[in-house]
Amino acid sequence: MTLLLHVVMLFLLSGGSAEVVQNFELKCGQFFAGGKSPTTFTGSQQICQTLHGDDYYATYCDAGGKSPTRFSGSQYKQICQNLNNRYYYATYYDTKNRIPVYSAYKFEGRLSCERPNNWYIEPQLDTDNASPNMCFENQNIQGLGEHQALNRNYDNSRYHRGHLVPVYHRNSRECVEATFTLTNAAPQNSSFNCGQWRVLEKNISNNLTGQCLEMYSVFIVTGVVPGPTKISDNKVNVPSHFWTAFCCLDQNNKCKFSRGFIGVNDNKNITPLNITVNALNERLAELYEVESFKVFDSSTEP
Ligand SMILES: *[C@@H]1O[C@H](CO)[C@@H](O)[C@H](O)[C@H]1NC(C)=O
Ligand SMILES: *[C@@H]1O[C@H](CO)[C@@H](O)[C@H](O)[C@H]1NC(C)=O
Ligand SMILES: *[C@@H]1O[C@H](CO)[C@@H](O)[C@H](O)[C@H]1NC(C)=O
Ligand SMILES: CC(=O)N[C@H]1CO[C@H](CO)[C@@H](O)[C@@H]1O
Repeated sequence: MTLLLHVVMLFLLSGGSAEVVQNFELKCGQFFAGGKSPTTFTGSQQICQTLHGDDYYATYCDAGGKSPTRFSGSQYKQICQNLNNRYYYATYYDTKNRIPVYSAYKFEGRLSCERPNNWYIEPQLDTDNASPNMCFENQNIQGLGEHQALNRNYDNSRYHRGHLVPVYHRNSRECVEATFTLTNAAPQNSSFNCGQWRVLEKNISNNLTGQCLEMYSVFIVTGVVPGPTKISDNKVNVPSHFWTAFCCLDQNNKCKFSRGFIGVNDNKNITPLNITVNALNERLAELYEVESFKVFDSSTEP
């Protein structure tokens, strides 16, 4: 009897904490705009972070919001970004291009802290039953690099590992560390990364730190569009564009303020376009060649 219990417990512990998940709206929906009620939402966040797939999970984590559009095709994986058994944000990852499509997170202010030097990878992209936590490449992972980018793919490429969830939008040391995973990065023109894109990240952060952060829940999605070239022996796609959008969500789950931005991934020093989220949706549908694309759930529109 005790043995059986142990087996069941073990099953729950290992089975429930997967990081590459079937449905990230259910597993870590707290990073998407449009949850049921902001009150439940705060509770759900704590419980989801400690995870382990027990009953709480269904009850509370359901309160999460809706993710941006997902594509069909088995190359796309949903990741609840897990570091030391805590979820920090969600990433939709393209294993064929070995870059993310987007990362979604809740903006809760920022903290200036040191940047770590090491980049994590996501073991479960290459081996289903690997650890649910992001880890360094020096672990023994079967098929390492078959479905994701590795550090060496960037090393001689001249491209930066461009963050989607940026360091600049994080409010704790661990939060920052959790952004240093290659599943949250794509090859970015170094001058663009250090130039216009960085200015935009700061501007958004400054802007949101006032009224939005005080009165609303702030959700951000940042993504890239695959481009025509790949680096490192045709392994990792170089995005043609980087884009981002924010939504300051009020008590009624409406985006009170929102804005979308999209910039070309080169360094002609052009300011990223500053447009409405609707205009960004239309532009992204064109670029991804899909019928429609939604960065936020329609029900959150004002
Ligand atoms: C953001 O940029 C715009 C124009 O580029 C500027 O007018 C505005 O003051 C900036 N806002 C913040 C908070 O930096
Ligand atoms: C960055 O963009 C500039 C301008 O388009 C270009 O000259 C440079 O080669 C690009 N860098 C990389 C790594 O492609
Ligand atoms: C974007 O446009 C809005 C509305 O015109 C403006 O308030 C904001 O400062 C602009 N932001 C940036 C980063 O240029
Ligand atoms: C971030 C940005 O570029 N601009 C926004 C700043 O915040 C106000 C609301 O507080 C929005 O209206 C702007 O679009």
